Parts: sequence; C-alpha cells; structure tokens
Amino acid sequence: MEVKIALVYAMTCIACVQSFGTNEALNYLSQFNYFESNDLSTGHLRSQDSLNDAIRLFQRMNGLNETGILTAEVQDLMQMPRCGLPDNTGTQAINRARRYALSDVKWFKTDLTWRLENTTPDLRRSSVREIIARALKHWSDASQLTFREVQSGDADLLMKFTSRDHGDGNPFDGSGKVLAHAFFPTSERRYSIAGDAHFDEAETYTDNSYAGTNLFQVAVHEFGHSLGLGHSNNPDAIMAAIYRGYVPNAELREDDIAGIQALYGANSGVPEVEGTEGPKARGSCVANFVAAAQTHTAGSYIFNDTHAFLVDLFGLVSEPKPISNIFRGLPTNLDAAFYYEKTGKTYFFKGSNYWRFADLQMDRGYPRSIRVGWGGGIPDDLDSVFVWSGNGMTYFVKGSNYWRYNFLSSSVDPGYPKSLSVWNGIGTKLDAAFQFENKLTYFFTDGEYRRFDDNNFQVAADYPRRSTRWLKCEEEMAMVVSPDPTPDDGMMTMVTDDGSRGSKDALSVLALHACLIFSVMQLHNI
Ligand SMILES: [Ca+2]
Ligand SMILES: [Ca+2]
Ligand SMILES: [Ca+2]
Ligand SMILES: [Zn+2]
Ligand SMILES: [Zn+2]
Repeated sequence: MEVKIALVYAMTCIACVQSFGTNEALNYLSQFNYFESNDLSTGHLRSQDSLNDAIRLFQRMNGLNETGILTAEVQDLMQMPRCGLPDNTGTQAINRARRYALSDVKWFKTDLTWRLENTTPDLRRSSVREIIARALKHWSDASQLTFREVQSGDADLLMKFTSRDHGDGNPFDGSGKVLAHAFFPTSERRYSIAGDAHFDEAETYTDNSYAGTNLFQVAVHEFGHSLGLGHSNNPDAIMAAIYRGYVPNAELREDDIAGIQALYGANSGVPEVEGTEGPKARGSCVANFVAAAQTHTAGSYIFNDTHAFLVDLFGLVSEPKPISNIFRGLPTNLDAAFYYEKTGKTYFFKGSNYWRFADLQMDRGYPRSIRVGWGGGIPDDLDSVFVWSGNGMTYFVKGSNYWRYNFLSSSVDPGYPKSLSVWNGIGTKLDAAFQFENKLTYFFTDGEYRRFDDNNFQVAADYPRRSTRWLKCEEEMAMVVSPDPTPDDGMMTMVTDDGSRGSKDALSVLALHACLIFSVMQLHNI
C-alpha cells in the first residue's frame, strides 16, 4: 500500500514537470516581462534566439548560469510561487549588477498611512494586523519612513485579500503561482490604487509555519513595491520575485535596505548600510535640494539640508561635503542661494539673514539682515532665488509668490509680488533654482527638477526628471536620454516674464544656438 502511494506521487510529479514545456515557458517569460516590447507587439511567433535571450535574462535574474537553455532547473523555478509584478522594470532593466531595483517613483512624504480593508479566513484578524504592522516595521526601521494605521477611509497603503478578477486588470490565478501584487507610488488622489497591496485569497496564509504561504514574507515583499522598489536580481533579497518558502525570522537583506535607503535615506541614528556594489549604492542618491548657485570661479553647488554637492556639466564632481566644510561660516538648512555675475558674488539666505561670498570666502560683515540689505521689499524665509537665463534679472521666490529685484535701483520692481504660476509648468512651490554653467535655468522641487525653455517661456519637454540625475547615480547615468530638442527655426525670440517678445540679432542667435547645442551635447543627461 505504501509503495503504491509513493508510486502515484512520483508519477504525478513527473507529469507535472513534463507538462511545463516551451509554451509554458513562453507564457511565463512574456507575463513577467522577459521579452523586448517589440517582440510582444508584433504578435508573431518569437524566434528561437529571442527565447534563448529571455531564458538567459531569467537565469541572470535568478542567479543561475546564463546558458539560455530551458533546463529542468529553469522549469522548476518558473513553477515556483512568486509575486505578480513583472521583472526587469525600472532600474532593473538597465542594471547588470546583482542588486536591488528602483522603480522611477517614490512617495514625496515619509509619514504614510495603512489600512486593512478585509482579512483572510486563514488567520485571526488580530494576527493579520500584527503581521502587517511587523512587515511595515522592517521598512520603517531601515529608512526615514513611518507608518500609521487608520481605521476607516482612505490610506496610502490599502491592503486586501481577494481572488481571481478583482477589478484592477490583474486577475489572480487560483492556488499557487502568483501570490500577491502591489502598486508603486505615488498619487495625491484619494483612494488611489498607488501603494495598495492585494493578496491572492486562493493561497492558504500561515504564520511561523512551513505549511502554506507565509503572510509576513509576502507582505514585506509587496510593501517594498508599495514604497517604490522593483524586483531585485539578488535571489537572497526579500525583493527577489520568487517565493522560496518559509524562512524563520525572515528579515530585510542588505540589498533591500540599500534599496529603501536609496529612496528615502536611512533612519536617523541608524548607520547607513553600504550596498553590495560599494559607495554608489548608498543613500547619497537621494536628492531633495533646497538651494543651488554658481560661484565666480569655484564651481557650481547644489545643497540639501546638510551637504554641498559640487556639480559640473557632467554631474557630481566629488563626494558631497558638509556645507560649512566648503563655505566656512554658513549654517545648515539654507533657504536659498544665487550667483550674480556683475558683482561676482554668491549670496546665501536663511530665515531673516543673508551671507555674501566671494567664491568660497565669506565677505566681512556677514550675515546681514535681508530687510536692510535688499531694500525692504524682500520677505524673510525665502524658498529660492535665481537669475533667470532669459533676461538676466534676479527673482526671489517665497511660497507661490515671486519678486523681481533690480540691482540698479537696489529695490524690488513695481508690480511685484506676482504669482509663481506665471512660470508655465514649474508648479506652486520652488525648493531651489539656479542658472547653471550652460546658461540654462533649472528649478528643483520635491526630488524632481525642471529645465526652463526660455524661448517658449515654459518648462522644457521631457521634464520633470529625478534630481538624482545630478548625482551620477549609477542607474541614472545608464539611462541614456536623447538630446533635448533645440529650436531649429532660424528666428529665436526672447520672452520676458511679462510675456512680451523681442527678437535678438542674428549673430548672437547663432552664437547662442551653437552654445546650446554644445551644452546639450555635454549634458545629454541633465
Ligand atoms: Ca493607495
Ligand atoms: Ca495564486
Ligand atoms: Ca530653498
Ligand atoms: Zn514583487
Ligand atoms: Zn490586484
């Protein structure tokens, strides 16, 4: 009797492996994004080459030898339970290193809310809540994020157990295979699906058990997506797509921690974790800039709350340094900065004070009061100051208002403040802004930046972009962007901030055009 049962078991198992052939592999590889998109759109039978390439990519993703052959090992892995999100998205698509992947989105706040919309019959509701909270705590312990449960209404991360077709275009598939899926950030809309996580109710969820599917491990993984992480090609990472069974006391791996810190920075007081790929994988690839300015001869700097980043036309020049190590006497948490070519000075603003520097040397007698030094019309607690490349005038920004300052009369021009919305496309607030070495003006807000198209008086096409581009983060540099389109009609017009137009003489147009093309060539990724 025992022998018979063993035989039946062995036979069904063989049948199960044999039933997973080339067609099943093709379905798997297209479902989880292993083919070039043009392979998919043609609808033709894929060539053997593209199948081999896809298998090779799958093997790389899972730490196997990259033979391109549909081995039993590959077939076995493809039949393992996994996350429903595709592989090879975000930075994964261009990243050959064995490490985490970032989607190109993140939350622009760190205090997130969550709510369990329903529960599963597999576990007590109180256990489910405890498991969800524990899963989130792993991410908040590793980063600056915090999570708060809400009892009703909307939450950033809504979670539910559901099965088959459940209204989001990604039906679940019954027991096994896909276990869960989640949605990347971010949205200001109420009840947005962004950040939400869905668990396939067809699975049997367990806690602290080798039986069933471990809810904690699946939840930690899905919340990684809710926060902006893609699938890691490090098979040990929580963010690896395949679920390899219960691991007692599972924790985030270094790769997962490096990923979340690249998006949100380390939990203050906890040392940052070095990524497996060295310093470039660190949290320095977070770029919430608060001020930016050129200096006369000492280069261009962008600032976050604590550090100064020296940048040139190719991006970050050297490791960021504490602000006062470079600009002796300057405080942290600057409000704004700008460089004025005619005086050769760089000005820094914080609260009610400002500092004037000649290159890296503070002039005598600073800080001084903004009210005294700028003719009385400029408010304290500025957000940004910049000299616009379109007309060489100086603009002070606070909240949704801006003031134009006239160095000749040492006062604010009449008719100001005006609404920031005059500047088409830059939004309703401005963390930092500057005219860069390429004579173009850049605006920074919430980890994104926009280049202004001075001729059309609006934000240039293809913006906003992530501010991390300025930091030469490895994955940002690898995304080669085609050069910005330059206006190629012979007549280039100038637009003032009042909207009136005037033409420039042909020679300077040519010179400017040549300069633009030159800078665009150098700065194809800024
Ligand atoms: Ca949501
Ligand atoms: Ca399933
Ligand atoms: Ca600022
Ligand atoms: Zn996943
Ligand atoms: Zn769903």
